[in-house]
Formats: sequence, C-alpha cells, structure tokens
Amino acid sequence: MASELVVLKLGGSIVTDKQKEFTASTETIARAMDEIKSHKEGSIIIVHGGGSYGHPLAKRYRLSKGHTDSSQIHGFVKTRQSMTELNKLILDIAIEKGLLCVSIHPSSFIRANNKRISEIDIRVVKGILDLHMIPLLYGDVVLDERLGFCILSGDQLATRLATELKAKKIILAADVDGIFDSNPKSNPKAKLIQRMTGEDAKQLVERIEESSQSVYVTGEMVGKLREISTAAERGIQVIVLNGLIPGRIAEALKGQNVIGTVVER
Ligand code: IP8
Repeated sequence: MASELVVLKLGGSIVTDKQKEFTASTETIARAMDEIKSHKEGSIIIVHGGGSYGHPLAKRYRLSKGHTDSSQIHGFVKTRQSMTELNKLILDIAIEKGLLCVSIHPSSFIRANNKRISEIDIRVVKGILDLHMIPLLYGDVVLDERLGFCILSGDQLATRLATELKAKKIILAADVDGIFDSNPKSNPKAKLIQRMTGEDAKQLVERIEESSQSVYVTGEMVGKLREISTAAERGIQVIVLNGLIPGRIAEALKGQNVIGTVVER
C-alpha cells in the first residue's frame, strides 16, 4: 500500500477565492473531488490550504510570528474556527462525491518547534489509510514549543506526511501551471520549468533569497520550493500543476504526462 500512496495538496487558491474573505470555491472543489474519485488508484491523502479562510486572519493577528501578545489568542481561536469551517465544507463535498474522507485536525495531533513539525502521531493518519479511508487535513495553527503557536502550512504538512508514510508522489495543485523562471503573474514572458531536481529547487530558493526583490517566483512559491526540494531529495516525486484547469489533477493521478513541473531527485 505504502508505495502506491499519493499526497495531494489542494492549494488555498484552488479551494477558496483569495480575493474575497471566507469565500469557498465550491465548484472547483467539487470538480477536483470528481477527478480524484474517478482516477485514484491506491491510497490518497488530501491536504488543503487556508486561502481566504486562513491567511487574512493569520495576518490580522500576526500569528506567523508566534505568541507575542494576548490579543493574538482571539486570532488563534478565530483562525482555528475558520479553518475547521472550510475543512467541513470540503469534507461535505468530498463525501457527497463518494469519497470516504475523514477529517483529521492537525492542531490535535501535531506540535511544532520554531515553525517546523517536531511531534506528529502518524499512527492517526496511517490507521485511517489502513481502513481504506481518505485522510483530509489542512494548513492550520498549531502549538509551538518555542513560539507558543505557529502557522503550519499545508505544504510542510503534505511533505512530512509523504515522507513518514513513504508516499510515491506529492501533487501540489496551485493556481499557476507550475514553477516558472520568473513570476508568471507579473511577467508574461515567464517560462515554465518542466523538470527540475531537488537540488535545482534548493538553488532557486537561494537565488530568490539573495536577490533584493523576489524576481523569480511569488513569495508563496518560495515556501513551496523549500518543501519540494526536501521531498525530492528523499526520493518522492513532486508534481506542481494548475488545479484550476479541469483534468490536470486526474492526469497526474493517472501518472500521465501533465502540463506542470516535475521535481525528482
Ligand atoms: O495555505 C496555512 O496553510 P497554507 C493555513 O497551506 C493558515 O499555507 C491557517 C493560514
């Protein structure tokens, strides 16, 4: 079973309308679930991002800095509330589409230390997979030994789950076609990088960090690249694709050639 495992991350820009707070993209979620239902072979774990249910609140209450003042406690509570709401909405659509999904709340079984996962009871996820159900998780606010709490991105979570459970591949469904040599949202000449190694991904992160402006990719893509390089170096294939284009998630699940970026060791 383990070698067949795929971890699919549905980015926040896929499951929500990032321009409108607390607005889920229900049609896109439903289409993605249809693609998963009809093309999945073996086991799958679904992780989703926060989009407009998570990031505006996290920003408003400065949650990424950790616990620095008491007013943030309200923000922690509101963000957890909002993320469980989005997760429930996605869960309902998944079950309606016939996927046997079970929500697992990251903050209940994961702790971090300085923004990296330090404790995770992987048996919780494995037990659900062993019973042929689909674990449904998400980016969350979790307790942090050093910072009090922190934001755990769905990308870090997906990578860690894939590593612990020896997944075959990670599919990251974003709102762009993959990884580009410059920001495709601001540069129409940006070229899609179809293949790269984990080492290439690492070097790209270094280049972005060295340059004064983020000329290569969007800020969000930097975090993604860091996780990708870790996963690829551990032998997991990572595919970054555009989840807004119908059929791409299905093609990647079927192991077909898909427009996107494939990162391998
Ligand atoms: O959208 C972050 O997860 P991401 C979730 O995967 C929160 O980065 C709570 C902002």
